[in-house]
Amino acid sequence: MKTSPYQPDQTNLAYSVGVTLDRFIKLKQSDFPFASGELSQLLRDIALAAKIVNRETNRAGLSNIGGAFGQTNVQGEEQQKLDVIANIRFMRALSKGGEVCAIVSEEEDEVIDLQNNSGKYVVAIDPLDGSSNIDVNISIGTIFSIYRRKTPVGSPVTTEDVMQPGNQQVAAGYVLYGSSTMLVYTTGCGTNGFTYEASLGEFFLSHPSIQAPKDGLIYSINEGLEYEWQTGIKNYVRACKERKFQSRYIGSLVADFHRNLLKGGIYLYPSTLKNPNGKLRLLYEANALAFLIEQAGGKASDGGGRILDIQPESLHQRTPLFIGSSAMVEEAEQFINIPESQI
Ligand code: P6P
Repeated sequence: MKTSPYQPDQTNLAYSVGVTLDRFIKLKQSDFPFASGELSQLLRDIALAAKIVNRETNRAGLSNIGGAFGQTNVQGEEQQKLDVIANIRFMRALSKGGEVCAIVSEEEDEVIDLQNNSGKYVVAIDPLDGSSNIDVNISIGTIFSIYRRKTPVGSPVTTEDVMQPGNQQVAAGYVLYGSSTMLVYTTGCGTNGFTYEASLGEFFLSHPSIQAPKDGLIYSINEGLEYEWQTGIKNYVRACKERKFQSRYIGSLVADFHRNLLKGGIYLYPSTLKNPNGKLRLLYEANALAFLIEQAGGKASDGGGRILDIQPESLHQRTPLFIGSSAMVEEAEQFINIPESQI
C-alpha cells in the first residue's frame, strides 16, 4: 500500500507551510510541558484582534476612519482614528480572554488593571505603530510582548508585574498590515511567520523558523536627523555609504524591521536632540522586536548593551535602538563606542 503523496511530513508537521496558526499553536504547545493552554489561548485572542484591525485598516479610506482623531496620546503624538480603534479592539480581546491581568499600551497613560487577578499574563502593546502612515497607504503594524506576572496569581497586580526586563518575555510578536498581512511571533522556540488569507479568515504558516542573515547590505535610519546624531553614528552611516550599502527607510518600524529580518540589514534609531533617549519605546516596541530578532539569530542593542537586559524604570520609557543582522549591529556598536577623543 503506498503512502499518500498528500500526507504532510508527520515528523515536522508543525513547520509544514500551510499549517494554520491555530494548529501550529496547538502543535507547539507541547514545547511547554507545564502549559495549561492559557498562553495558547492568549495568542489566539491577539490573532483574532489582528484580523479585526486588519479589516478596519483595509477599509480606512472608505469608512471615514482615516485621519486624525483630534487628541494626543501620552507621548504627545497626534492620535489617528485607527490608533484609537486598534487600541479598543486589542483591549477588548485581551480583557475577554481571561488570561491577562494587566496591559501596558502606547495609547494609555497608565497601566490598565483588568481587575482579573486570576490572569497569569501581562501584555505590553503598541496597537498600531506607524499610524501616521495610514492615510498614504504605507504599511503599519501592531507590536506586542507577553510576560508571566511576577506576583502570585490571585493577588493584586503590582508594578513588579509590569516593569519587567525584556529577557523575561514568554512571547512576543508583531502584525504587519502590508501588501499582505502577516503575524510573526516567538515563544522562545524560534521565530515563525504566518500570512493571513482573508477569504478563509485564517493565518497560515508561510515563514517557518525565520533566520535573519548574519550580515546585510541595507541600513535603515532617518537621514533627515543626521545633524543630531552623535559622531559614532555619523561615522557608521558614512562607512555604509562608502561600501555602497542600500538605504531603505519606510518610516514604519514594523515594516523596516520585517524587511531587515528576512533580507538582512540594520535599523537604527539613535538618540537625537528631540529624543535624547531615542524615540522608540522599550516596553511595547523595542523589547518585542529584540526577542524576535534574537530568536532569529540577530541582535538588538541600545548602543551600550542588550535591549532585553534593560530594567525598565517608567512605562513609556524610550531607548536608542540598533537592531537586525548580528554582524551589522556589532559593527555599529563598535563605531558608537569609539571614545570621542579617538575620533
Ligand atoms: P521618524 C512611527 O511613528 C515610529 O514610531 C516608527 O514606526 C518609525 O520607525 C519611527 O517612528 C519613525 O520616526 O522620526 O523617522 O519619523
